[in-house]
Amino acid sequence: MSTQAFTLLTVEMQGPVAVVGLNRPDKRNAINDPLIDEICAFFAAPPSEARVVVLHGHGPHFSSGLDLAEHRDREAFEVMMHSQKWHRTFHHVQMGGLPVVSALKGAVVGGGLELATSTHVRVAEPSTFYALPEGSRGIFVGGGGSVRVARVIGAGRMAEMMLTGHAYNAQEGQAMGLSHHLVGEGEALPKALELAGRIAGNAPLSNYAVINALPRIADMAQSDGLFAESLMAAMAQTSPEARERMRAFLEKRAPKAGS
Ligand code: 1HE
Repeated sequence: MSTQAFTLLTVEMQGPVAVVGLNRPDKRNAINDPLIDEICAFFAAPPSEARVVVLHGHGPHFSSGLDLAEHRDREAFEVMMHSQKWHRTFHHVQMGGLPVVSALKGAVVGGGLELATSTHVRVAEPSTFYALPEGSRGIFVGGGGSVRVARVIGAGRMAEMMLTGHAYNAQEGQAMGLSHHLVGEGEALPKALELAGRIAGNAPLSNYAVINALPRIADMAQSDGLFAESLMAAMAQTSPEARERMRAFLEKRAPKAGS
């Protein structure tokens, strides 16, 4: 699917940054089948010139999650296939090879939270709220939340959110690690773009290693994880780009850490 064919996603290149917008504001960016197909198509084959993706929602909400209208009449097998399609899609978001920065506001709910936790850096505005209303809708998560949301906030807290329907506000979400940066109203997208610009300046191999090795190592036993870390380090540290970047620091041509 070429980016021109998208109808529920907007895609705009800003230099090396692909800015991708969920574009169903009338339905609060609820994720229906055509939208998940477009998200899947984009992240499975992002534009070759893209180094980083910024993901945001048009309108006042990031995403209200699964499109409940579409889901009402599905049989068990259809739900299974549907859930696995979401898993494939969010795998492409998380492990597709490009860092993804999300700009969050309003509802980050259900499948919207599953999508957000597939992204690597999350920036939220004060309007952001996080909820998992699956319990009250009579359903379960199906977009990878039991793995990705639980790993951010813990299975216990996730169970509490699903059972009670409790929504956490932006400050609480920041304290829980659901966002990494909390900025002012209207500032999430500009901040996400600023961070994406910095990330685009990193060595592509380092970015690749961070987003592909870290989550896999987190799934490994300690000695396997440490071995995988050494292999990844051996690849990254011996690249010509790494050698030049380390030389630049030693010759005082590169910025210091934290600047
Ligand atoms: C929707 C959806 C949706 C809005 N599916 N149509 N997700 C939820 O349980 C969240 C459901 N949505 C809400 O609680 C609210 O819409 C919001 C808090 C997000 C926003 O409220 P508000 O007052 O701004 O909007 P609204 O009036 O509720 O909704 C505007 C329209 O969007 C309305 O349609 P309209 O035709 O009457 O204009 C809503 O029906 C529609 N809409 N959200 C379908 N989610 C892989 S498993 C994942 C499991 C889940 O994601 S469960 C969580 C589902």
